[in-house]
Amino acid sequence: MIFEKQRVIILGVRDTSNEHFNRAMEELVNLAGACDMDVVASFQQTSPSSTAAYIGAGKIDEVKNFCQDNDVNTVVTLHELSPSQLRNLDEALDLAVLDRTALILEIFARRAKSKEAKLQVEVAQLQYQLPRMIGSYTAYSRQAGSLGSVQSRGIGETKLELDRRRLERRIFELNQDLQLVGQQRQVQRRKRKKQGLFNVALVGYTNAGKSTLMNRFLSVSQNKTAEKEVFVKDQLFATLETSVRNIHIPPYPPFILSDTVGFVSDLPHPLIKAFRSTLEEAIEADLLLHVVDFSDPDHPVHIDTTRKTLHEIGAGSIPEILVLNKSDRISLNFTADGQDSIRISALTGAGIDGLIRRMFDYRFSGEVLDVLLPYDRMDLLFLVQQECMTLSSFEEDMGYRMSVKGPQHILTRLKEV
Ligand SMILES: Nc1nc2c(ncn2[C@@H]2O[C@H](COP(=O)(O)OP(=O)(O)OP(=O)(O)O)[C@@H](O)[C@H]2O)c(=O)[nH]1
Ligand SMILES: [Mg+2]
Repeated sequence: MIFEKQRVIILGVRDTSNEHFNRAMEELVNLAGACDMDVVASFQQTSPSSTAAYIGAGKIDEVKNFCQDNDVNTVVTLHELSPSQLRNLDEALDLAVLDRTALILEIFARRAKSKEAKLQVEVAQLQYQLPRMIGSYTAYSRQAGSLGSVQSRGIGETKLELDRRRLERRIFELNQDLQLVGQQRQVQRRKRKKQGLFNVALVGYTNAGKSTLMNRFLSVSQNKTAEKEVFVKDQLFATLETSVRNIHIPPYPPFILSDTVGFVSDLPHPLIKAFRSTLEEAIEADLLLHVVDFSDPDHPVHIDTTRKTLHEIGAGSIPEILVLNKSDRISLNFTADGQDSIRISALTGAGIDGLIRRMFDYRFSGEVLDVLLPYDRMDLLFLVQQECMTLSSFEEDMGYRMSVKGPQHILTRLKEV
């Protein structure tokens, strides 16, 4: 049997400029695509007189007729619907209705692989459902049936028997499980922190090229192996789980790099909350590489969205380098970098050297220190190898004479010799 993608239509109420609205609708098509849906048509309306069912009565008839004639049974809306809007629209159309939030939650549910990610998504889905349960069982079972994912189906079926309190209990239990998984993750993180390595995190809007950049760093790293590569795809939310890698690109010292889940505008709040622990990798970073798809005309909006989301998860004050990626797609020369931004192409590798230099310019104090490390202080030699860049090194009678650049706290220790 040939697998057929689910046929859906998208529906948006225009409440912003034409340009903005069109891009948001385009993004919704991509989100639907990331959920294996085929968008057959797109409908829009400018501010309806009544918002009780999201769109007006005339538009409802138009959508309903189209869907009947074209064998479509699911409608995806651009905005998150209130519980009553969802119920009203579902009843009026007699079709499964999914709002953008439910769609994003579904993408996450389908992509989640690790135990932690699965738990996080389930919590977020239940939290989304909780206020929408009362009196809207039909809308919900229809929505869950339409999605047919393992998790949604389970929720759809059990939802009928679950009362609100049991749902709350389940959220509570899931959160407890999550706390346990989170503790294990914290142990690993503490271990890394103890090593004292420079901790850098890739963050940014979804599909900006974070994972491609991670792989680019890995490809020039001394300790590379193919299995360390991360998954890359031209699709929204290709990455759901944080990957942490140790990268060593001589003459720079090794550093820790984390690839994180991408952001999208109006990321459902329960999802941000649920994914907070996954994002702790970013929260605890010394430096953020904020990756931007510079070839996307909407990139200023993406930058704002990313910064707002970072702020929300408590990573708003970590220093960042704005990495203007996909520069191979635009004909601008690579020299015109700003003070806190740099143009690169993760795909071709252009600008990567400059980016590494910038990262360590940030890490190192401006000073070049000449120091004689006595033979009985090999502990310090280890520190230099781990965290500094050696510009020159000679063996003398008393020890090693070195000229190094490094983080301030290491230089301070070296000066005490
Ligand atoms: N032309 C071009 N394409 C790029 C560049 N970097 C990444 N891409 C493409 O952009 C798409 C998304 O890349 P990813 O690395 O998966 O993006 P991401 O930021 O990790 O995305 P999510 O994990 O979904 O948040 C892929 O098709 C990449 O090949 C670049 O510098 N130039
Ligand atoms: Mg990715």
